[in-house]
Amino acid sequence: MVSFFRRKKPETPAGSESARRYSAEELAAAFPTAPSGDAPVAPRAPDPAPVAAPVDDRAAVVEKPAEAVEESHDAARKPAVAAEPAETEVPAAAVEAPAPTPATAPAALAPEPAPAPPTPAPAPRPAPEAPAEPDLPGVANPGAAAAPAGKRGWRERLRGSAFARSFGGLFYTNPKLDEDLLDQIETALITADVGVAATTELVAGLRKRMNAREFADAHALLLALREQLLALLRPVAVPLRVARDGKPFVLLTVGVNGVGKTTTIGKLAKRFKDEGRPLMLAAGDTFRAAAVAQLQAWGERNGVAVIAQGQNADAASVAFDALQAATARNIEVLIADTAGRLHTQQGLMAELGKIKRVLQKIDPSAPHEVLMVIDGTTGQNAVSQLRQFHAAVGVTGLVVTKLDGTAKGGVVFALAREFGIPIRFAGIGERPEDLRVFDAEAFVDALLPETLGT
Ligand SMILES: Nc1nc2c(ncn2[C@@H]2O[C@H](COP(=O)(O)OP(=O)(O)OP(=O)(O)O)[C@@H](O)[C@H]2O)c(=O)[nH]1
Ligand SMILES: [Mg+2]
Repeated sequence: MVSFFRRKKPETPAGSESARRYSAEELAAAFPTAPSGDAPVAPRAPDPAPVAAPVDDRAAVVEKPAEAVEESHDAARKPAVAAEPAETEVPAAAVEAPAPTPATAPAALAPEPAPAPPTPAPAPRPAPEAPAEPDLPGVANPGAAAAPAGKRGWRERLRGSAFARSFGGLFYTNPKLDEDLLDQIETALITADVGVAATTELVAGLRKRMNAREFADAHALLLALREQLLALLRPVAVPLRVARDGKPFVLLTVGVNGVGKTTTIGKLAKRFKDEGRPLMLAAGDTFRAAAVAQLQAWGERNGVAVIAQGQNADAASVAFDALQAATARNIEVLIADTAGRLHTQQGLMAELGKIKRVLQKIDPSAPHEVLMVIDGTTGQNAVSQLRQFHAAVGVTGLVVTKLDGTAKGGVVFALAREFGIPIRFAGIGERPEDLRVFDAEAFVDALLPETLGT
């Protein structure tokens, strides 16, 4: 941390794409605090002192699309325009699954300790004595340990969730198989943000089977609940397939403020880099200077080029430049960042449609994935967020982040039931390795008591 914040700003922007530095004040003012609970996210105020934007040398010679020039960056504040019809774009036919990582491979589980009483506190992280790399907020915590591989890591990180705690407490007391148990399960599911509709369905299914004397005991009922939860999530546990078809696979990240978009891009960059895929990032969050710096820091860390025009540039223009550069350089994956925006702000939502249209001037099939990042601590508000983003830009995949914190966990079921949109990844920690390919079974088993023996 120390070295980064003490670094002086260069007199002139250097020619390299990632060379721009920012002061501690700019960074402190600009890095967000993640919204919690269902509290509405405050719209971001513009930075007080705009900084001269570093201009990518290629960007200067790139011909801007007419639309990008016509519409100013402030177009988002114009009255709402009709949202584009939602569309689901499937990557090209010649697809290739990313190589399975050890983290997602079904791991042989070592025997785990006896069920922990409902104590959610995650282990404190040791403070790094002398971090070798600058400690940028939202970039990575060098002192944080990655979660153990396989199911064990999921369980370790999710056991503090309201879901896991409620069910852990409920079944710790050896409940009887009766109506009272169903009531308690209903309360636990609602409390964990599974949502009223999904909860009602789940409990009605269990009640029917209990009345038909299908369950020998409460344990059998819990196993049936596990099956029902899995049935909700299996259809959406569809991993991202990135085509290797000679043109850049464009991945556009969207979401409300502070949900973890930029951090997820950094983690994905490492994943794609490790797979040996030529990669490029586009700094499409042009509202804050520090947003560009944050992405550049991830780029530097992973040795990945970042196309940026700096603060206040037109986000669609940045995306256009980046796709042109990616095409010229035979890049396989282009990941574009965007500024966080409230799903209720029509003008800002319309700007996403513009980014998509401008990309399609170069490649009509772009973006190949519109990845919406959702903060797992958000609760039921995530449902209306996804509805609005899907209407504006056609979401094709989800990442649910911060499941390691105070997330209740249940909103994942509500999203799956309501939209059926693939959940590509889950964030269960701050390290790049903690962005896991979404695994329905590992997720459900991490939420339910270990006594189930799964
Ligand atoms: N614990 C935890 N923290 C996360 C996770 N993902 C992101 N974060 C943290 O969430 C905070 C916000 O992350 P950003 O990546 O800056 O969020 P953003 O969506 O890009 O924010 P805006 O650009 O302001 O809209 C940072 O402090 C991240 O370290 C996760 O899976 N687990
Ligand atoms: Mg960001």
